[in-house]
Amino acid sequence: MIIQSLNGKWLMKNVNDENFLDAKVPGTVYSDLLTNGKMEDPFFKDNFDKSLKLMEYDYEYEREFEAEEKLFNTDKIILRFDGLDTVCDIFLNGLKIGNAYNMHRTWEFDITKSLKKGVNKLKIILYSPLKYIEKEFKKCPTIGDANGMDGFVHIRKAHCMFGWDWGAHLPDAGIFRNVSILGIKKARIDSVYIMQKHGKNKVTLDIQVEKDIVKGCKTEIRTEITSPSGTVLRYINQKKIVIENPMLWWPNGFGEQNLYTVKTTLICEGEELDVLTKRIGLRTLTVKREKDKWGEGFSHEINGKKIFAMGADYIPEDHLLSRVNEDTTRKLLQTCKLSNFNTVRVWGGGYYPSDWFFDICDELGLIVWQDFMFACAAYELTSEFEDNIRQEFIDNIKRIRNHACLGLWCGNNEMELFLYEKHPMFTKPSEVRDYFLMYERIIPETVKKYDRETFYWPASPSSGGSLDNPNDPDRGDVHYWQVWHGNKPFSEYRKYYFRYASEFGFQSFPSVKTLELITDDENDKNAFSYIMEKHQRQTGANARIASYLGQTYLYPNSFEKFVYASQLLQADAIKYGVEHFRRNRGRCMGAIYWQLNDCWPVISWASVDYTGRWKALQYYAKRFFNPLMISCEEQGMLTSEKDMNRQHYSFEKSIKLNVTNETLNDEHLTVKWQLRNNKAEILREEEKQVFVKALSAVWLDKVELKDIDEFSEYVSFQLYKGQEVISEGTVIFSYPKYFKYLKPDFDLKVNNDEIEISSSVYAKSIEILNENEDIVLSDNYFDLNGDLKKVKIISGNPEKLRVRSVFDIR
Ligand code: BMA
Repeated sequence: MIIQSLNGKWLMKNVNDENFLDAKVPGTVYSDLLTNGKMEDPFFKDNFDKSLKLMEYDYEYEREFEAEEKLFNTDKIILRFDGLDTVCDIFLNGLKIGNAYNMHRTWEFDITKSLKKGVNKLKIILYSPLKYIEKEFKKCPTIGDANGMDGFVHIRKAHCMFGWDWGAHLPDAGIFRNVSILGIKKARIDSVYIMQKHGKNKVTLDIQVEKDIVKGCKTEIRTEITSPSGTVLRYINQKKIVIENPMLWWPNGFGEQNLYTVKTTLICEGEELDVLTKRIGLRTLTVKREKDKWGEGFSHEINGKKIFAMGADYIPEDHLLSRVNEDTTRKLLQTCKLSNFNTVRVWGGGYYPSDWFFDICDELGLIVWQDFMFACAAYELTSEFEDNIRQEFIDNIKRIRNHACLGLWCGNNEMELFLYEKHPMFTKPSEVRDYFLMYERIIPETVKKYDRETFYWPASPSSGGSLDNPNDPDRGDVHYWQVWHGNKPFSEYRKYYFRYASEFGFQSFPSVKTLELITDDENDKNAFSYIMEKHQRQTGANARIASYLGQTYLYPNSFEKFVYASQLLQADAIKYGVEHFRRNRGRCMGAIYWQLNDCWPVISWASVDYTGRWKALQYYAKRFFNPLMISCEEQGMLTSEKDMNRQHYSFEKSIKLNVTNETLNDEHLTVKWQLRNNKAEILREEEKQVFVKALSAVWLDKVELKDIDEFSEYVSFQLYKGQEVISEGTVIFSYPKYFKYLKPDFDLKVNNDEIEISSSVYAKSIEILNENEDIVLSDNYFDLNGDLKKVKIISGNPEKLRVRSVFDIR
């Protein structure tokens, strides 16, 4: 097949303007306006309100190109768009050749007759998404999530572009993926689907090649398989191929990410017509649902092993789609791998990620929970809408199905729950019927047809569908929001033993350096300033952070300390939940926190901010997702003023340590713990040998701690493998604001790529930052027990380092 790329230099303009501006394809309207100085930085202050207005117009893109001579020696010529955002008409040499109306689809138009030899002119008119949704909303006032603009449900365009509780209303538009002309001679490969059957020491591949035959010819298929070690096997017209001694693919933490390359060549009378290369991992990957004494389990099963899912929810990486590329995604997903993730959930209110996202997940060993793009809205299933989304499903299933990382397909985000709770967005009985048609009939049927090996789940959360108590804590997956949205204390997590928590979260401020991207006015650096509240998309949530902060920490006397304290709150909240879930491994089999990333500089639930800076939570995640982890279930904590004001508050204090092993190896380990005073002096200590079987969690005996002074004494604990500490932590028995932290006398040294830090007293959640607040270390926000710790510098400049700890929150 002949491919002529039409990426590169284009021209664009507002249709009402005279003059064209330079444009880049793939790209977007906002990016082009920005580079041409026609728009201010939409992320600065409240500029996004002005940027929104720019989307009230239609935009025209055009370019001239010389058609490659060899295209005219083919039997069919196609113009292909890998992504058009969204409603648009397409013209070639003044003639309309088609239109598009779904950013989630790929679009192809037959231009065999309209392509000219020599210079051609391609023009695309992108219609205003705002006007479009306004018009559609008038016709059908179906409502969606309150943070999104009215009518967003009517356009197949990432919902969150119209505003979300972490997203601005910035509905960018454009030709956001590749454009090319395809010249087909006789036939092309439409798609390849590779199924796997695993037997003893062998895997049988069943390779189905779907052809698009333009002109009758006798075709044959050559398949070339390259193993991870480089061995090449070749076959002609063979659909079933046996791979002996397969090198399996494993998620991060369980083994190698072995990948095989499968190259398929379509041949006709000795001539190679088309080639398609896919990379696959040999593995079985599904979701196991098994009835048990608690209800019904829900866990990923990889190569026959049930594993505990550890990760976060992924949202679109940028409001300006053109800023997302393979490098940005790799950097983000590397962070996941470095933080011991094995899973990411692609949330349904964005768009289906590009191929590179799945390639990188294959390489890094991240299982992908892939939502279909429906979230928090009721949809009306007209026949046009149905045709449109059916094609969207087919396009994306075919594109993604061969990836090793694909763990499951999921119908939507939170719609079954909304329906079950009789959310007022459901106003017509037909919407209820349409819900069932979409997620319990059309999508599962399509998945079964095009990707029969991947597990399908109707919604997140769900207990399996049919409105059967979708958020049941004892079945399926759960979105748990009582901590945060329900204002409940962190300790609330311990009341539940979810089978798989696919969403739970807590907000924090991003680093001060990131906030400096949104304002140059020092007066804005206040949690309740207009700008800080504009960059907080959940009404009143900065005050909610402050409220949790007031329950936990002393009053921080600067904005910088407020930001630091907010990050510790977030990190501690999620740690509290995840450690509890992992201690109950077996019953609970997944902790996917909300949310991994941001799409602009904003105060949100993310653990990595828009710039890629790690919040405290990201380091905590690295520790609480450590495959071998020790944690402590402390009891008798003084948690509130209410507790303190009781006449005789005296809570029995105790600790119960737990070691969890999320690896495939049995481990003999040593646990040590110490009761210490605030100077970190040891008052009592114990040591125990533990045997922890692969994929299990074990409890140590409960230890009563009588007469401990909750204001100045604490417990530290460590897990040793041989002589090496592989996991550790500390617990206190009062809220940090009441604990008598001593001022740490930090000593900090940098030796090449290593930082050495010590304190002679107990120091909690020590933050080491460089001037630009972008240094990434092997560990940060950790505790010191009057000792010394060495951490590696992963990236960033270690000059001008500064240190603080909980003692400084005052
Ligand atoms: C979840 C998500 C998102 C939302 C988040 C925070 O339920 O599915 O819709 O942004 O909560 O409120």
